[in-house]
Amino acid sequence: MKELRTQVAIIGAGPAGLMLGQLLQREGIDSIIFERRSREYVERRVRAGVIEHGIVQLINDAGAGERMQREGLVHHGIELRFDNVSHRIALSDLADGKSITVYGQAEVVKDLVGLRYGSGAPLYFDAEVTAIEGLTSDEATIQVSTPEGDVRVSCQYVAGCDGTFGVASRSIPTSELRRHERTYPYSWLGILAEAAPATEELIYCRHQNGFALYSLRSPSVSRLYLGVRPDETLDEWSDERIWAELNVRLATEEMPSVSQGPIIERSITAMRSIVNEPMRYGRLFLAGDAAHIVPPTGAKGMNLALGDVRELFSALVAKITHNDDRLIDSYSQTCLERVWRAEEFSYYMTQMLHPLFDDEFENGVQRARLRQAITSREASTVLARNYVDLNSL
Ligand code: RFL
Ligand code: PHB
Repeated sequence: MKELRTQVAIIGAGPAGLMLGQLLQREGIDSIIFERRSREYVERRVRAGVIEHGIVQLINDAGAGERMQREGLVHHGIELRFDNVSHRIALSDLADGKSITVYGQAEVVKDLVGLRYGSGAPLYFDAEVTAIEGLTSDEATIQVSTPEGDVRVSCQYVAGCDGTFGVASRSIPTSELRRHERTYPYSWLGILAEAAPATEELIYCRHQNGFALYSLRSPSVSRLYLGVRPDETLDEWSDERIWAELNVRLATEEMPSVSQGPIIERSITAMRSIVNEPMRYGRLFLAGDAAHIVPPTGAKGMNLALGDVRELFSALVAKITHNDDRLIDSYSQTCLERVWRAEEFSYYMTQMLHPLFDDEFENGVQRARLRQAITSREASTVLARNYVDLNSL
């Protein structure tokens, strides 16, 4: 069996794993990234689109923001639409001039993969980590299955950036890990369409038929979502039905229809909230979706993942270069405070915008929350600051 050695073994080449690799590489700390999927797959995976103010700064500081600065779309507001009327939340006015950047997760991933290859630091695709051992001993080891055969890697630290229900969180003894979870009685059907968006800003919409979100990726590509029942499948949603339902839910007098074009990607995603505690076990650190999941209504998943990595990077540098344990010891606690805040905000946004068909009490509460969010300056300020830069509150 082939044997390798590194300071930090990183499992997963999503935004979390790739960003950690980039930051460590710039600091002269060795790492190897293992990704079980192909490069094409991870570079085409359509997911998040909204990057918070502080995370834009992190991406720039990491030297990975060149294309984002050119192609990312800076937004200063969002719309909350309900009862077929739109209300603007002036994000930047309410949040100290800060803004969000609309730039696809797939683009962040492509930029980071390009930098990794450019630096010559190791990144293996089609390489699945199958076991993690020695987490409480002097050295950790991971086993990796690759097309060329199995590899055994010895390392000081393991970064579990392997997404939901991955090998990293499964390697923590069940007696040491607590999982807190919520599932919701709806899913999101998302499409990417070659159509110039009919809106300049994102629209979060609550309609009696269900939730809808009008987002975008570029001046010629729209990203739209429909709240659907969790048991619905893509077979039940023809292109005609998707467009018709988007038009019904999103229509207002000023915007009677969305702009349509060929649908180039579609998927259904279940909505859930998960927090794994703690985010560290011995030499293993969990970051990103491996540690927590938020429903996408608050646009926080990728931002949280990159926020964890910022903490983990500082903690590993302090330990590896200065033998200072303080930050690795406080990593889990520091991250979890921010994670719970993001869980709270994502839960609030989710529960305000998804009507329940058989619960008029819940629907009444949702409408009252929406009215408060647009009429109370205090409420819209909290929403704006959480949306733009969760750390600012
Ligand atoms: P990822 O991106 O899932 O990457 C984990 C990687 O690990 C690999 N892997 C392994 N590799 C080797 N060996 C193993 N044993 C492995 N097991 C797994 C996987 O193949 C994968 O490549 O996790 P990471 O890096 O933590 O990043 C998290 C984000 O991807 C996620 O939180 C966001 O996409 C969530 N999200 C959003 N976040 C935002 O910040 N803003 C948004 O606007 C936003 N919109 C969304 C979203 C997620 C969505 N879906 C589809 C869940 C919209 C949607 C619809
Ligand atoms: C997206 O553009 O994919 C997107 C935007 C906002 C969200 C979730 C997803 O809350």
